[in-house]
Amino acid sequence: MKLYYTPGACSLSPHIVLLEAGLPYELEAVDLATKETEKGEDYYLVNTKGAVPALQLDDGSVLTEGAVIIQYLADQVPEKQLVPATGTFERYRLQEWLNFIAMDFQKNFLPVFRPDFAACRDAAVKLIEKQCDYIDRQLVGKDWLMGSRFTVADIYLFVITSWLKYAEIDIGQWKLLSAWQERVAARPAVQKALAEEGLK
Ligand SMILES: N[C@@H](CCC(=O)N[C@@H](CS)C(=O)NCC(=O)O)C(=O)O
Repeated sequence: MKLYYTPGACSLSPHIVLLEAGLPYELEAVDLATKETEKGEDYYLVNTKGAVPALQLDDGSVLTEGAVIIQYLADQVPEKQLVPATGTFERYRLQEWLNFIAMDFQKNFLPVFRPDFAACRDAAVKLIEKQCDYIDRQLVGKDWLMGSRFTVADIYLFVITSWLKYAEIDIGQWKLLSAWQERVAARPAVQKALAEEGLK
């Protein structure tokens, strides 16, 4: 399998999942400004949407959308229990988290990173802070988002909360969220992925 990624982008989430899952993979970096891969290929030929992540399977098919890719990877190694089993209510709980992270939380960072959205930055920061309040409340009495079991939702949320610093939002104001972030950061797979992306 090959993961198309950009250092520190949301593609860091499937990168960490690959390591947690112990699956073999190769990486190919994408320059999002030029849409060119590190091998000089036109990235639009891999993912016509032009966004990372994209996962190329060994049969050549390409899967996109981070929230879907991480479930696909976790389902390859059910014994690692990185996702609840398909068809269970818990799986829908996990998807409830993934949908919130992808559709609401992540998207609010657009004005933080994109100059053409900068006019909305203050409003977006307020929304992000409200969402951190919500997540912090959800962590009461829990080690991980889903309770006692670490899942791909923790990995995805970890990547997006690592962007808070670019919004100049101090995660330390949310005690449970910041303690949770430290627990995720301490995992060897997270440290390895950060090193492989040149982020530490
Ligand atoms: N819906 C996609 C969105 C992915 C996304 O927004 N990727 C960003 C990096 S975090 C990107 O590639 N942006 C550049 C672009 O869309 O042109 C997903 O959830 O995987």
